[in-house]
Amino acid sequence: MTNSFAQDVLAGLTATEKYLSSKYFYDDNGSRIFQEIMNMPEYYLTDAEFEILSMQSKQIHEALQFSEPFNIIELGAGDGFKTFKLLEYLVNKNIDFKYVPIDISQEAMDILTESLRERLPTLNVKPQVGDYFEILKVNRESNFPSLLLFLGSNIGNYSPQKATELLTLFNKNMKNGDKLLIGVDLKKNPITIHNAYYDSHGITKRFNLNLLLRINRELDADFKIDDFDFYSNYNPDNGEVKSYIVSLRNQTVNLKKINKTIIFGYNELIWTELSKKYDVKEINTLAKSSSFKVQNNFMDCKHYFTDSLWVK
Ligand code: AVJ
Repeated sequence: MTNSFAQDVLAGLTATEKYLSSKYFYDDNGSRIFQEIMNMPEYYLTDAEFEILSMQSKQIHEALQFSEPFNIIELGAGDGFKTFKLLEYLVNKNIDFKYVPIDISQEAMDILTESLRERLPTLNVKPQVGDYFEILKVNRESNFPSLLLFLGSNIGNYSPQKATELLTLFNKNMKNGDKLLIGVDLKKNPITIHNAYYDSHGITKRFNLNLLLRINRELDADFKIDDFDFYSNYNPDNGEVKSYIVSLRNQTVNLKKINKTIIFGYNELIWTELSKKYDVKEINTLAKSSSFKVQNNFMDCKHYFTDSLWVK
């Protein structure tokens, strides 16, 4: 097998219930489509978290109770747009800290660093490209307290069990007293959630079908995009948004690079994403199960979203 993308695609498309991992949405094109999603009025998550980080920077900083200097390590920083307000507040207050954004995309880190040099020239920023845990290991040797940021409801893509595993790994790479600010999307009117993920503009559909284009390109496959559709559904009983690609006909697809033909039935689904919504009680359970203590929940005024501050 050539690489893990090929292996994962093969495993997912040969399973009885087909699936593809949402982590593969984010090639350059997918990252751009995700920016479009964040700009849709229906995708309330971005605005809600932006409100929290811009209106409550002071409260968040006070809640840290850190000695200076300290570190702010952001996991999956992306374009760092939301974090900017928090950084700006701290810089303007002359607070002594180092900002370490981490992302798998070199391009995203270059853009972020460039824009921060321009907009916050006195900010001490050390961007890192690569695997979270390789970089987090270094944190354990730092003499200074650290705040980890895991924003944007990225945790929602993991099942509660997988989320616990990931957060336990974060915890193991933290020092006692280090804190984690984690963005979690809250349960709310199911229609509001439905509209954020099954949008009438078709942007989220494009986001999903882009994964088939990626497979075409990287695995020399022949998905006919027009023969697939998109469906997404929120289940208020368990807080799960599940997203799918739908085959609109009986069809076969060849993945030439890995010498594999996949058969799709009429209306057969490929499950592509979980976006889990939590309530405060479930957040407490998740924190506890990964050895954290919840210190504060910083919510937007509509209580759509929380940046939850956890202590190790
Ligand atoms: C980037 C994982 C937070 O699940 O809300 C947006 C991705 N998927 N619309 C989310 C996404 C469909 C998003 N996260």
